[in-house]
Amino acid sequence: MSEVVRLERHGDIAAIVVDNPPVNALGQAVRQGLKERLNEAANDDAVRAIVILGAERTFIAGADIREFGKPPQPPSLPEVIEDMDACPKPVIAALHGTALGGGFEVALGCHYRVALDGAKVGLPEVKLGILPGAGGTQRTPRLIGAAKALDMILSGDFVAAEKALSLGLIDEISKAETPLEAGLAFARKAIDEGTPLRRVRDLEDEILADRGKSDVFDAAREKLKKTARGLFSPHKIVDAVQAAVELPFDDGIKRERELFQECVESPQRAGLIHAFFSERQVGKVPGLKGAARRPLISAGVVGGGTMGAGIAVSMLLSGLQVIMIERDEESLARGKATVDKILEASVKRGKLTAGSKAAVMTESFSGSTDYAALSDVDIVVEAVFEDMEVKKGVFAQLDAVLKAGAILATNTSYLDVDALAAGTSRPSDVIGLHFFSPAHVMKLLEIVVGDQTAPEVVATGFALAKRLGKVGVRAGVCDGFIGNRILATYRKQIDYMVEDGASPYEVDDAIRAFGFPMGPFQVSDLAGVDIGWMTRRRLDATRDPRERYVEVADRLYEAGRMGQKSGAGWYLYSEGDRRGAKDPVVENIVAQERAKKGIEPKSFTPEQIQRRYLAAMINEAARVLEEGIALRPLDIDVTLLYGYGFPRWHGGPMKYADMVGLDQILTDIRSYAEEDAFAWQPAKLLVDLVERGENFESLNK
Ligand code: T1G
Ligand code: NAD
Repeated sequence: MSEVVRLERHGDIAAIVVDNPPVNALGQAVRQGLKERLNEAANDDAVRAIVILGAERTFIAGADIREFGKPPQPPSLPEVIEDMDACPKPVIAALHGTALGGGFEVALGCHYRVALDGAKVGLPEVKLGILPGAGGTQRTPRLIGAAKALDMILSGDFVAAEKALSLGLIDEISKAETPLEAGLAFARKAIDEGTPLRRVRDLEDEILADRGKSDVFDAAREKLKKTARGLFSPHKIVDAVQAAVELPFDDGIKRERELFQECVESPQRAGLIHAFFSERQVGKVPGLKGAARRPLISAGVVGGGTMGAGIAVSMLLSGLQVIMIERDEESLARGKATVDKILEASVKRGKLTAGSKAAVMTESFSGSTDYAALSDVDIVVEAVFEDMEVKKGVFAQLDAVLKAGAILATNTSYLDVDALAAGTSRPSDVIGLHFFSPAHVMKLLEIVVGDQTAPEVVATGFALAKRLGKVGVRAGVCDGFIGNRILATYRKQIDYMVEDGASPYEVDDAIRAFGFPMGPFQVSDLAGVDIGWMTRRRLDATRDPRERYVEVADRLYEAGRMGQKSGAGWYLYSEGDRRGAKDPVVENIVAQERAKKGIEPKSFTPEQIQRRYLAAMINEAARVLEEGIALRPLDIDVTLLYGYGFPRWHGGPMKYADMVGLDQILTDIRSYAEEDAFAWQPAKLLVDLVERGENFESLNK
């Protein structure tokens, strides 16, 4: 008797309970157990109806994602679901928590579906680079029509029980306490009323309207050009749903399986599944287990500029009380107005009611120019100018007024957190909390741990990340921590390519073609050309004389081209335009800088640009790893995925490097080193892994 699927008899009703924590995933043992228990119940004459449910917190949350990429073990899920569908007795799925992917396909294979309040159903396979491969693309359109099925499967979004009922995905929402109660009540009624079996495979009404017509599918494919740029499986999903409409059920199931297999074999599946597990692993930091979390009820934000205002909003929307400190009343008013503007935009987008906005602004948010106002808060995030002396001054004031046990955090992008901590009487309460702009949107939070930062302060940092709906990544102290340090390195390589002959616009096109939402020069214009200039000035004193230095960006700064905020940077911006137009003025500046250095421009193919960009990123990432600034390669992947727009289907730079082959990356680096040995010194870790025939994944374990 499989331990993960048990059969319980409740009179003439058999309840098949899937009990495979944490989310009742459909691993081999569960599939085997389901098949056996179903067979048992179907062949037991005393059984008149069968209920399938999940134990503990949820129904089945899908196939066991860890099994992907491994040789498939029988029975297959389609086979198990076929048995349910074909069963001569009513089979009822009793849903609670989440019924997702293969879990919802199990429910669709049942003759009826009853859900508890609060349950959610969904087919999120697209987020893993695949498609519902056990009948989901064939049965869903038969219940709700092709167009709605496409919306559901292409978005992968969860559907709440009420919506699922109104769509026709489920048959009833039960007020029962448990899925067992709900399932038994529904089964009882089906037996007593002799409710006929309703096999979804036999339903045609919802798909007939689209049979022989391609408009719904053409429209979906057209839309994917914008919404799924670079992605593989969404196109296969449209093909599968079209097959559901055009083909007899069993042929459709066969076609779905072929398309499913194509997705499983696509590298995007590996990248997206790596991202799925990495964002769940990244919060598991050794040494934090059992560390207490300090209370988080009220917070302070020092500096109400671009970041301070966004951080305040993120905290307010998570239910924290927030006090903003600014250096003078005028700046405070500006900071408060920015918070109000951001919240107003959320009201306009229906993400927040006007009433709750007003409550937040009056009851949870306040401001002052007097640091004493922070005397009772639990945590403070400093977001003042990126200047060590200004920040040290702020930390001294915080150290003087904050209560014992309060956490002092800095949002610095690059500066030395240990130096800031050393200037206080409580260095163990100091931590870096590096948000990304816009802070109320970007999901990444680098949690920068200083030499003396206490474990419970780190643990509280991760608790805050979770509370703000962000992904926290532990980073060590160095210039730029994980993300900005790696950015600084690949950023230099593209400046070198531009000086050597590539146009900034060719570089942006190549990087966008790789899958980034924006090219590096577009990003520079968004963040501000002045931010890059200030960073370079800060490093002037310590820059190695052997390091090549490109002055093009300095010329833009000197010409007042600060980017979007000044209407011109690398691109030219007209009113309300955030994309920007290519600008011959910039091309001229580049040509002049080349001429000054006597550089004969050479051409770069998009692939050459991408390979150098990624090689620089991966090489510096390997150094970040070997120095322990990042704990594991997956921490770097999550950082670049959530903070720097790295295409999710590549899994992040370390996963991508593993898929390309570290030896290939090292070969590229060594060939580039022939031009510039200083810039292209292979990271020792990369060389060691290649020599040992190992990859970055081996370090994630
Ligand atoms: N397989 C294996 N492990 C899973 C899993 C799954 N499907 N879902 C979750 N886990 C692990 C997860 O890694 C974590 O582990 C723990 O469970 C708790 O998860 C044929 C092929 C269900 C909404 O895409 O969306 O079916 O870190 O931290 O926030 O068509 O997990 O503790 O070691 O996320 O409460 C389709 C994926 C599969 C659903 C719960 N299903 N899961 O969220 O907890 S493909 C999915 C989720 C498929 C068929 C195809 C969420 C959740 P650990 P968690 P949570
Ligand atoms: P900003 O110039 O927009 O805002 C800084 C604010 O700090 C100003 O409003 C200023 O009045 C206030 N301030 C200065 N000195 C003060 C003092 N002594 N007391 C109280 N308030 C004071 O800058 P920003 O872009 O919000 O950056 C703030 C910090 O966040 C910097 O360390 C920066 O490196 C970091 N950061 C910026 C970004 C970004 O994209 N802008 C991203 C991540 C981190």
